[in-house]
Amino acid sequence: MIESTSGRFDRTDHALVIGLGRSGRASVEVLRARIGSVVATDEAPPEQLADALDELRAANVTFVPPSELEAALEHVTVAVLSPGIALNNPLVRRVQAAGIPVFSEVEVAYRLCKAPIVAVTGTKGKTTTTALVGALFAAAGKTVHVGGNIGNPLIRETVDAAAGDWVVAEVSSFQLESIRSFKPRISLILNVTPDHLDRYHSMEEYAEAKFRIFTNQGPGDTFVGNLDDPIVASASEGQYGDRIKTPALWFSDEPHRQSTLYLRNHELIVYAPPTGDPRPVDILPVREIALLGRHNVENVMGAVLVALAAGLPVAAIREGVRTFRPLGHRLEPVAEVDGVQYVDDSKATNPGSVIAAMRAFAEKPIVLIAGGKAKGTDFAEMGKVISSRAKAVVLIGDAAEEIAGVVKRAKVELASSMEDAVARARDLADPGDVILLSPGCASFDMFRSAEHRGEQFANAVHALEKPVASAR
Ligand code: UMA
Ligand code: ADP
Repeated sequence: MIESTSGRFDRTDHALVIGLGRSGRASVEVLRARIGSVVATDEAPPEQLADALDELRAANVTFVPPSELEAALEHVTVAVLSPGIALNNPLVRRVQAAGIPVFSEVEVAYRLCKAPIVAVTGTKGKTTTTALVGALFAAAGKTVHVGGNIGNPLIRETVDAAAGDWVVAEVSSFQLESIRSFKPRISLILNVTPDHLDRYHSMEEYAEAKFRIFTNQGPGDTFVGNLDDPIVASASEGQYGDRIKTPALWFSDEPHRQSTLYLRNHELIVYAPPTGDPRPVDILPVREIALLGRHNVENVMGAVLVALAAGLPVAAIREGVRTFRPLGHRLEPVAEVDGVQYVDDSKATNPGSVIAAMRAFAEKPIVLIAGGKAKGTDFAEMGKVISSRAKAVVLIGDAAEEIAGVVKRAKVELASSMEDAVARARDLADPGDVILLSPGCASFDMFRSAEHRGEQFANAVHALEKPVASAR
């Protein structure tokens, strides 16, 4: 069968790249230089693909319209799938029906990679934690390549990595769906909370995709998990626990018997070495972390435990954590205007991250700006937290009415644009309050991306009367 000979990604392979976004275009670029041949397809109308088609022409790579797929498949030995395209997409089914194995770009990146890989997943906190893990390796003097769902495709990062380097990969459930042998040296799952339920039929199916991160790991590898997340912790025992074939290290808020990294009195991160000298090692006081909120303490603990598992020195880990700053659009202070603090958390695209953000400001009255394109998630829990912690909420986008329906106590207003939302929030706020953009939804109903949404928020804030410099 084709399957047994394909996937070496040498001159014997002929690849079909499916999807011409960032992932697909990087796959074309990397593969055309090293394998037999590459062709590419995409379901978007040609006018939306103008740039990609120009790039293909310049690289001498043929574009195959979906209507002409079957004829092109005769020469294809392997397909590389972009994460935004689901495995049950009819076009993907046609490729599989022709007996062609379909791998995610992350799988191909793994097969081309000489360096050990740290893979980070979770519903929320992936990008922050991936960047922090990269910073910890850099602080320890390692050559480190950071890529994946974070934005720069993994295949581009891994292809030039040397055996002595490290690769830190943010991997999404979408990317994990179509891995085959992807085997990180260290894997980390931060949390699994409701998200992407427009792609998965159930939370079980979504968690199953996340758990694929450790499926191929063996005795020389390590799995790191968050013991305080009920779904991740289900991998510590029973059906899922039996599937982990590698040492598992757990972190937790509390010094449980199972936790290798924990908080002492909720204020000090402590390491309990699982082997060798068992004396606990103080890592870092929580107050030295420059990121807001308990959720970021979890992210830091995940990153620290990965770094310890990789054998990085404690002094470098401490220094790396202390100097790490929040990434853009993640509880990012924008400005203080008339005594009101404006915070951009546009990357909060599911209800769980809004809840985490509201808890990070427990001390201050909050005027929340939320809404956007829902992803099949239930807003009931988010509604409860808004009702108990926000004094008012301004809602935008497709999901505005649905969210309005679950907010019982806070004042609710609907806005037609980001400018309108910021103006309304300003009228609802008093000095000392926080105006928090934390949407709990995707951005595509009104904006190009979550980043674009955050920029529009910042522009509207800076346009207010008498803006002053950043709150930090
Ligand atoms: N397309 C089809 N058919 C479809 C869907 C898409 O042909 O059914 C085509 C589109 O016309 C388009 C291309 O596929 O030309 C887009 O591919 P893509 O959606 O996979 O997007 P990329 O630009 O390749 O970006 C992907 C990730 N996108 C998704 O997973 C949706 C990026 O994560 C990632 O940064 C990038 O690869 C590099 O690795 C983004 C994301 O939203 C940030 N991820 C989700 C999240 O974080 O929640 C998982
Ligand atoms: P991801 O890459 O998984 O989307 P990010 O680090 O980009 O995660 O953070 C996205 C949003 O989720 C931000 O708004 C942030 O405030 C929130 N967030 C970050 N870490 C967590 C966490 N551990 N639990 C819940 N929400 C989180």
